[in-house]
Amino acid sequence: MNIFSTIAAISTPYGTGGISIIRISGSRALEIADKVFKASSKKKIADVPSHTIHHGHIVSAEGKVLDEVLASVMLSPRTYTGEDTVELNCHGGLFTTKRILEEVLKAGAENASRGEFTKRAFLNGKTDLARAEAVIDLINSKTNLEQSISVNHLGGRLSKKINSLRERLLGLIAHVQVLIDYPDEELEPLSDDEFMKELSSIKLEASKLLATSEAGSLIKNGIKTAIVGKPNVGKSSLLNLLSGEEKAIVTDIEGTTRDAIEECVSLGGISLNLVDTAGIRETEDKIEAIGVKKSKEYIEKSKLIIFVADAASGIDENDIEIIESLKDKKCVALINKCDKAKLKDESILKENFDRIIHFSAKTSEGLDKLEQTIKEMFEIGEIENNSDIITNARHKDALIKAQAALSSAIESAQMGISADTLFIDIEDAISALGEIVGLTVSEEVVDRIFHSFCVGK
Ligand SMILES: Nc1nc2c(ncn2[C@@H]2O[C@H](COP(=O)(O)OP(=O)(O)OP(=O)(O)O)[C@@H](O)[C@H]2O)c(=O)[nH]1
Ligand SMILES: [Mg+2]
Repeated sequence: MNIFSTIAAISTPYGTGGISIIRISGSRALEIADKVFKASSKKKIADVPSHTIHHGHIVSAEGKVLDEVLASVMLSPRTYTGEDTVELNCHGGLFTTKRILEEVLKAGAENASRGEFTKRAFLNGKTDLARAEAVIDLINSKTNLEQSISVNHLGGRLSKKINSLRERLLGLIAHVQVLIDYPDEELEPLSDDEFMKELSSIKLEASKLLATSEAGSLIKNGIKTAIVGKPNVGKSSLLNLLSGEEKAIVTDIEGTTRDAIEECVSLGGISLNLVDTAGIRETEDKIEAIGVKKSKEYIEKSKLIIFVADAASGIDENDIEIIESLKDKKCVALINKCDKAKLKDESILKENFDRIIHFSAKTSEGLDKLEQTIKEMFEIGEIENNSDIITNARHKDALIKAQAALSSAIESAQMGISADTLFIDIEDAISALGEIVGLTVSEEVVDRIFHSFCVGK
């Protein structure tokens, strides 16, 4: 029995397009569709076979034809939500689509809330929580890498891994439980090598997964990157090259950029949240001085600094002062304008930077090297070949909890502490892993997750 009401929403973006789709899902979907849709074949939606498409018209309660549409009929359980679903492919005007939705609501459907279709898919067991979250990650993907990780998660690769760790822990629990319930049975003692080996191996797997979360977060949220250097070295030219647009004004006048310019760019599959800063120098100009102060703040806030030097003008006191302020930051140095000149003395750069690239914002020379270098710095290259990556902060927190419980279990086992304590630790680890796939999450968490989705998904 289906306890849910029947819901409907416009599933395509609001605006003008080729088509827009209204999705209806729930036990009354067919009946409601039949009230608004008149098939050219005269057949009732309720009578047609599942997974078939039908031509017809949407007719209002007053008998007015609103649109010529195609209706896709999909019967439970082989649907996205697991419920009977009808999708109306309408002509893409916003007014008409809204009007048709109104008729569908009048016919008995309720407005779907954000992410409600996917939430139902989760509650109906069509997907687990990690896979459902991958839906929104896929929708929001900005780079190739982010997209391929989301697709992998959507396909259940991460869930499979988490479930396998849970299963292995459940196996250990069964072992501990027998020891608690039947202490006189001749069982291997708790300090048994195989037990510890299995526990440690599970912890190692969880740790490996957790270790991917930093790079995962950078892939998902982008790397905060500041382009810094003295005036006129080509910082704004670099921003324009990376963004593929004339975002920032470029001139040969020192101090052209005064305010920081932010732009999200994709470089070889990774997302950089770039900021082009005002050239740093001593200045009497009040506005430029504010820009310079901001540049210094951006150095503090960024995870990556691209320091730009000018091959033509050489390294001077101003460069050295900026370089001094970059200590303890993750930096890559570009010797820009290589198409025009060769830097006479690179020694100061070599002393201060591990990574130096001969670059030209004019000809793109060094761009591949920059991409490769950033990937290496953030260990993203290795991740490309390994799709078990944690990109979600919720999953990371759950893994940290699982990790702590497993450490405690290992400690207890090593100290020969009672089986019940060990039991509690392993149960905690199982529960933490269960949070990732949604087996052990509260309704509140589930609501919060789906609320971050869009209406119609
Ligand atoms: N030949 C050559 N010229 C370049 C290159 N990059 C930048 N320029 C020129 O250098 C001058 C300064 O470039 P910008 O990008 O405005 O420099 P900036 O570092 O943003 O300067 P400020 O905003 O003043 O700090 C412009 O005339 C650019 O055309 C390059 O790779 N090669
Ligand atoms: Mg500039």
